[in-house]
Amino acid sequence: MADPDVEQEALDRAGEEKNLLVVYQPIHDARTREIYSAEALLRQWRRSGEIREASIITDAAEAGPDLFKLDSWTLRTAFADAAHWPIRINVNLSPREFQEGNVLPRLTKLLTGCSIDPHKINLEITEVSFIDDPEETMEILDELKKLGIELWLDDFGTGHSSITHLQRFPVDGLKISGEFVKRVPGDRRSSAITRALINLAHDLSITAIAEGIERQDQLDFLLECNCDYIQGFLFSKPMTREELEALVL
Ligand code: G
Ligand code: MN
Repeated sequence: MADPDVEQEALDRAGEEKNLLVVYQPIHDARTREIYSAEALLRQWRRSGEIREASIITDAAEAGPDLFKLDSWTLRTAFADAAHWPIRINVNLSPREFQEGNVLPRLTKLLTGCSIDPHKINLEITEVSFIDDPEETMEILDELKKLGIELWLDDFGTGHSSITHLQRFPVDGLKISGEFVKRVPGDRRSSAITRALINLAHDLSITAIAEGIERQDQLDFLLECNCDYIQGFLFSKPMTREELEALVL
């Protein structure tokens, strides 16, 4: 196995060279509006002073083999920042991580290196992660759950969504895609799907989370459906570590 110190340095360099930063978007308790967790999102400072979205960096061919380092850098930064927070931390585990292999030992090492309690972590995965090798992915996720990590299905209802994953795997949270949320309550179909997904989650004893909430009428609808947690620009935009700490520490 590679020297951990050398690996850490390589990660630090990757982050510095690309002017990366991790920002945090709060996830609120729907009833109390208190901050329940924060989702770590990768951003890049531009020379112009503007901040770029992570998806643009991570989709860019220019990132090449470093892409993978960026994922690890984001996780490590988020775990280190959140280790002493009184709230939970949500991190996105890219499907690339599963393709790269060794997810379990790599993640375990990051966790111990940052001294964060795994019970504070919500790991967001998309169903794309199941495509290549569903059995292996499920085994890895099982092990992660044993460490105390909660698993949330991200962007649920879009992409390669399959109810089979809910039938076969004990996820803890279902994050309803903003594609539905942005059309409620005006669009009848989106509203029916959103309500059904929240009910499905509750019948499975799973937490329901709605993302991308921008308007009061969306919030009213989601509260009526008893959605558990809410995230979106209506409450909080992604913010720096310092800004979040001013709210929660
Ligand atoms: O699906 P995922 O959780 O990875 O998406 C997170 C992205 O969604 C972030 O880049 C974040 O900036 C963006 N986002 C968060 N809240 C809102 C919102 O209320 N409206 C819109 N349009 N985008 C949002
Ligand atoms: Mn996410």
